[in-house]
Amino acid sequence: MNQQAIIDRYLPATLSPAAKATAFAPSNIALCKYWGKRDAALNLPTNASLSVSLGELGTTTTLQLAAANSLSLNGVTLSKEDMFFKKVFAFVELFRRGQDIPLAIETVNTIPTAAGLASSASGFAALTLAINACFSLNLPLPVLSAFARMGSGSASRSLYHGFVEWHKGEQADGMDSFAEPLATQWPAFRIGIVTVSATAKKIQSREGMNRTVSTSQLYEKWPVQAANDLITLKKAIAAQDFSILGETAEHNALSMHATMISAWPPVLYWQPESVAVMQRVWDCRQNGLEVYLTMDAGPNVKLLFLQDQEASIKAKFPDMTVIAPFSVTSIP
Ligand code: 2P0
Repeated sequence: MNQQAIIDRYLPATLSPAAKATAFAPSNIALCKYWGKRDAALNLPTNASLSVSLGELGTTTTLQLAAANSLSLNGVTLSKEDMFFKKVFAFVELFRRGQDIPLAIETVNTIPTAAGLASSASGFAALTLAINACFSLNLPLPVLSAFARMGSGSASRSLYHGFVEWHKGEQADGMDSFAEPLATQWPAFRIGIVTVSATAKKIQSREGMNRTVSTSQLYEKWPVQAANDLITLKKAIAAQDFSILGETAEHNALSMHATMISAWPPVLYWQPESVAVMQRVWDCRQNGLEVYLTMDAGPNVKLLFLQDQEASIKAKFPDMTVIAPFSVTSIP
């Protein structure tokens, strides 16, 4: 199935766009990772995943009717030849019904660039929400989540605050592969970002995933572990059992990285400093501080802890950026 045929089913015959629409979406970090696709065209995952959103850190995107297509990213106007320009307008085109609706798009990331966090998740989520508002589509969130997923898999989870589960789904059209928020709020939950490098990664996650799936002998074990981890994490969240949550999230992340490292050529996102931070986290735990780590397709390390440990952990990782994900509860 192709993206256009699926999206067309949800669009009115003729669009009546509003002059301007703005939307925000938070970034997210997975506790049970998405790694591997069963359908590359639709970004359908091999396994279900679970994330926590990053509150006010994310992307704000504004669409405005204009004389010609234009795109600015963090205040800088991009050329039509820019890869990001092409990606954004290819996505917008899926919703324009072939009508001539030129748009000026402004997108601003509130994620500090220095934190080196991916912005494609919040970027495609904010763009999808802005398209829904600008073209008066009034589509329900599960449909919008599935559409955002076609832009970037992890964007499906960025339509909500708090803990979010992205269902794997079974259908060929993928419309049952969308994300939904979990009911549990956990105000004391904290994420610490330890930045090792803010430079762009050498291997895009899309390429890293494909290489892992096609060459890693370990990968066949991954969907089984991810399914079990998801169940454990959901129980730990419901019971507010931080130890189980932290252990499961850390084990899940390192198992995902093990599949990458066993790909050929190897996919290794770690820098020596990443490993040094990991060792420091394990030292902290041995000394009674309850802190766990997770890592994505990059060298930075994300720490998981509770508010009552924040001061002690900040003393060990002075440069860490601390996020309180539950300080924001609704997408404006
Ligand atoms: C995740 N990552 O669950 C995992 C963990 C990176 C490691 O989702 O190809 O940018 O656009 O669907 O969503 C990053 O991959 O990939 C990602 P595409 P995406 O957060």
